[in-house]
Amino acid sequence: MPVARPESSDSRVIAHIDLDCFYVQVEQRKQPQLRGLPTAVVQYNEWKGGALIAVSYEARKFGVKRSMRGEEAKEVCPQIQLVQVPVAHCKADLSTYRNAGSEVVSVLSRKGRCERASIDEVYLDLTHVAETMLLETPPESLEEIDEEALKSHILGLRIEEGTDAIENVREWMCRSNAQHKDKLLACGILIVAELRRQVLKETEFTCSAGIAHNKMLAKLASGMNKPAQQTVVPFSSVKGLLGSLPIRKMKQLGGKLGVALQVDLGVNNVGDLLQFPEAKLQEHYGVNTGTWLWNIARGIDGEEVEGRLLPKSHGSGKSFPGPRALKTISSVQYWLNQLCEELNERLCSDLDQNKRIAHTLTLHVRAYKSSDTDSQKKFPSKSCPLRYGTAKIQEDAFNLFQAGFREYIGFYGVKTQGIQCNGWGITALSISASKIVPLPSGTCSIMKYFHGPSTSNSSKQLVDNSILEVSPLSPSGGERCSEVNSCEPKIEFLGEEERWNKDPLPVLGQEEEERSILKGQDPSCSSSKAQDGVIQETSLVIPTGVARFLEQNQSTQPRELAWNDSQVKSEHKEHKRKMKDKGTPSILKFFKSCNPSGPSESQEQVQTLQENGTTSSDSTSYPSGQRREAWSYRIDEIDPAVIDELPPEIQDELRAWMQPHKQPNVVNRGSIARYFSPIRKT
Ligand code: TTP
Repeated sequence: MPVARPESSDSRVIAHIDLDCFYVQVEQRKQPQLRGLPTAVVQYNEWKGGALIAVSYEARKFGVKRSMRGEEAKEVCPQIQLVQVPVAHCKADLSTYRNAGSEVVSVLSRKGRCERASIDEVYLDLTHVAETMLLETPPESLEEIDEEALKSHILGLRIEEGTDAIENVREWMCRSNAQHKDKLLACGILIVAELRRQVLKETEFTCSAGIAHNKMLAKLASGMNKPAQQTVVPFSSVKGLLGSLPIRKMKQLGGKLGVALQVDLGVNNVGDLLQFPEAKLQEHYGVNTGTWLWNIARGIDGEEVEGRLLPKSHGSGKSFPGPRALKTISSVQYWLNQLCEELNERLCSDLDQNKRIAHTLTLHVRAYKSSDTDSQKKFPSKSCPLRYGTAKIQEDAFNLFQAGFREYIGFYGVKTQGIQCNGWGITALSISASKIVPLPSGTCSIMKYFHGPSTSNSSKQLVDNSILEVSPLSPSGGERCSEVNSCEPKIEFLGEEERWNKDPLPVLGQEEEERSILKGQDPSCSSSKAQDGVIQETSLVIPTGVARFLEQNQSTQPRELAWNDSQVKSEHKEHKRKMKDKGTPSILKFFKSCNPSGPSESQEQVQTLQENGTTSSDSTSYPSGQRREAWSYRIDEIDPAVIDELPPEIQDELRAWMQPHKQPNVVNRGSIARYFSPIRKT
C-alpha cells in the first residue's frame, strides 16, 4: 500500500473507463440481431442453463442477475437470449473477449498514459492532455460543448429545481472563476466524452467512465452511472462521496481487512475512518496499511497510472464445485494438462505478438479434506521457473501439484497415477505464468533457450529443486506484493484468468467463482524476490516458443523436441541437404537441429563447457557416440542467410556468437559460457 502522502495528486486528471456488460456486447456485435434484446452470456457448464457471467442492461430491467443460472433467468425473463461462452480445452475460451478489449485499448491509448486494468477496464492519465486543452481551448472558449460531455454526472452539483441538468453542467464546465483543478476536470470531461464516442464508432462498444483526480476516485465513479455515461468527482464532493460509501465497497477493502475494520473499529463507511488518527490506524494495521487507510478516508490516492497495455501475467483456471470435485490424481493431471495447453498457447502468442517471455509458473489449488482436523489448512500454492513448451509446462505443473499435495495431505504416496481419493477433493485448479518481460536482447537470451534441461528426469529435478511456496496475498487483493503477506491468498478460480493489475474482484463464493474471469492480482508477486533468485540460477527453455517467434508468425505449431537419436541424425542430414538445396532453410529446422537431445547430455555438455572454458560443435569431443546428440547445435550448420530473417537483436547475438567460431573450440569464458545453466550433476 502507498506509504507516502501524495502532495499534488489532486490536480491530476485520471479517467477509469469500463465497458458496459462487456461479454454481452461482444456477442451482440457478433450477432447483431441480439442488439437491444435481453441477453446474457452463460458459462460453459450447461447445468440448469449455465451460470450467467454477463447480463445486458435490457435483461437487468427484468431482474436478471449475474448470480442466476440460465433457467432462473428464463423464469424472470422468458424472452432472454442466452449465448454460451466460446469453448476450448473443455473450458471457457475468452480470447474473443480479450481481443475485443484490445481493440478498445488501442483507441483509448491514443490519449494520455493508458493502463489496461482488466479485460474490459482501462485507466487513463489525461493530466497533460487536459492541461494543454486548458491552455489552448478551455471549455469556456468553445462556442459549442459536446452533447455527450454535457450529459456527464458531476457529483455534488446541485441541480436547481426547474432547471435543465445539461445547462447546469455547461455552467459548471465553463466557470471562469473555477479552481484550476476543476477546470482541468472540465477538460477531462470533454476528452473522455470524445474518446468514448471514438470507441463506439470504431468498435461498436459502449463504455462508461469515471473522471477524477486519482485512480481510486475515478474507479468508484465509473460504475455509478451505467451504461454509456460518465461521472465526474470534483475534489469538493469527495467527502460526501466517501462519507456514505460502505467500507467493503472500497477497492482493497472487500476482504478480511474490511471485515477487520468493521469488527475492530466499528467502521462501516469509508468516511467513518476520518475519526481515527493515523497513528491509531497504524497501531492496528501496521504502518503502511494504517497510512493507506488514513489517506483513502480523505480521498487521497497517489497510485500512478502505469503505461501498460499488456497483461502482467497469464493464467488458466477451472473450478470443480460440489459433486464435480476431482478425486483422483489422474483426473487432476488431465485437467492440469488442459489448462497448461491453453496457457502455452497464450504464452506463445504473447511471444509472437509482443515478444515477451514469462519467467515464473505458479499453481494455485483449492481443495478440501473431508476428515480434516485442520479445516483451515489451505492447499499451498507453488511456483517454479517457467520452461516453454506444452509438455514441459504440464510436467512442471504436475510436479508443483504433487509438491503441494504432499504438504496438504501429509503423506508421500501421491505419485501413483489414478490414486483413489481418500477423503479429499480438488475444487479448483489455476495455473499462471508471471514475471513477463520483453524478450531480452544480448548474448544471454538465445543461449538459454537452446540449452536448458529438457527431459523428464532432469526437468523434474529442476522443478523439485526450485519449487517455491507462493507467499499468500492479501484478501482484498490490492496491497503491494512485498508488503502484506499475512492473509490468506485471494485466488480466483475462473473460466480463464488474465491478470492485468492488482484490482480485486468482489469476494466470490464457490458458485460465483465459476462465473468469473480473473481480474485480480498476480499470484506470484509476493514471493518475487525469492523467485528471482531461483530464476537466475536456472535456465529457461523456450525451443518451441522462440522457434515460433523466430518464424515470424509462420503457422507452424509449437512442438516438443523430444527426438530419438536416429530421428536426430536423419533430421541433421535432411537439414543439411535442404540448406544446400535451398540456401535458406526454415528457421524451425535450425532449431530442431540445435536441441534435439535430452537434458542430461545437455548438462554434461554444459558442464564440460564450464569446466574447460571451451565448447565444441564437433562430435569427436564427446566420449561416446551417444553424446554426439547432446545439444548438438552446430554453428557451422547455420546458413548465414537465415540470420537475416531473425529479429535484429537476435541477429546481432548470433553474429557475435558465430564470430568466435572462427577460432574453433575456443569460447571466451567471460561471454558465452556464463550464459549456460548452472552445473547440475545428475
Ligand atoms: P464487469 O465489468 O464486472 O461486468 P460487465 O461488463 O458484464 O457489466 P457492467 O456493465 O456492470 O460493468 O465484467 C466484465 C466481463 O467480465 C463481463 O462481461 C463478464 C466477465 N465476468 C465474469 O466472467 N465473471 C464475473 O464474475 C465478472 C464480475 C465478470
